[in-house]
Amino acid sequence: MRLTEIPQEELYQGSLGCSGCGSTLAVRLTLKALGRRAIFVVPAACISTVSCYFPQTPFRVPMLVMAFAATGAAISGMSAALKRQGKSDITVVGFAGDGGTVDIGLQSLSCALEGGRKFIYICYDNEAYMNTGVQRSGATPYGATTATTPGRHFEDKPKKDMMRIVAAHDIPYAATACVSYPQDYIDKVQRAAAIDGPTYIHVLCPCPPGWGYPTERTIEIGRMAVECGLWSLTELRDGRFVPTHTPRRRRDPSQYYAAQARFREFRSGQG
Ligand SMILES: Cc1ncc(C[n+]2csc(CCOP(=O)(O)OP(=O)(O)O)c2C)c(N)n1
Ligand code: SF4
Repeated sequence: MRLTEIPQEELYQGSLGCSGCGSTLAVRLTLKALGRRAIFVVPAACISTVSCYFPQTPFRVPMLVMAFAATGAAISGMSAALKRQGKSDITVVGFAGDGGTVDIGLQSLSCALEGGRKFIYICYDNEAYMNTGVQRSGATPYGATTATTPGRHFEDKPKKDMMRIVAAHDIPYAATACVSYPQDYIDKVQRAAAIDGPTYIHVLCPCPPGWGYPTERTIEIGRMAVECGLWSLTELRDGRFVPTHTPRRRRDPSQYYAAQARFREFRSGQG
């Protein structure tokens, strides 16, 4: 589906997410790509919090809030139940934050990937536990200050290489993406939905309050991450990650660090 053809209809509308939230944009794009025949499972995270204000919700498709560690188990079981009912046209989507994926939900995800059921697991990566006040996760990048890596005690390890963990499960489809590249992301969601087996997409979602930049710069910041070589858009093909987009211009990573308050101490340490 070309960007010019995406449906006008909003299936996620009226969220309480912050202005400029990359993660809520990822939900909207996912639903534009999948349409109404989708079910979302969301664990404890920003997306469940900003989507649950009973009796309303921004979701126009069924959505289940799951315990923090159990997204993989829920989507695997739900997929099995739908198959049993003969409902093969419904896409089950697990939509979990980086904390809920690379840390606390990892064993459940691993079991689901191994189990072979049909689903899309999407990790929306805002690079910290944002909902509870920006604590570091395994996906927090080197140099980032968070509530648990404060000030000059910034994160001293690189992001966990989640894609190598996922690839080790030998699943039929896995990809990395970024909300700043909507065509690339929509293509990947639709490719994953067409596969009769477990699929995984890891989408980078800039977060204005957690990363420390003005709300209107979300798309630009995501593009900078790719143009600076700090994030890449790839697909797993025959056991290897192949780029799906090569930036026309390369930027110095110092520009990316300078644009975000979370790298302030890291920058000053660099002199
Ligand atoms: C077992 C358990 N531990 C802790 C929490 C509290 N909690 C709710 S959301 C959240 C942060 C989630 O972080 P992440 O998965 O990265 O998603 P984000 O909030 O960044 O969207 C935490 C720690 C919880 N709900 N359940
Ligand atoms: S804290 Fe970040 S991820 Fe959470 S709703 Fe706000 S912008 Fe989105």
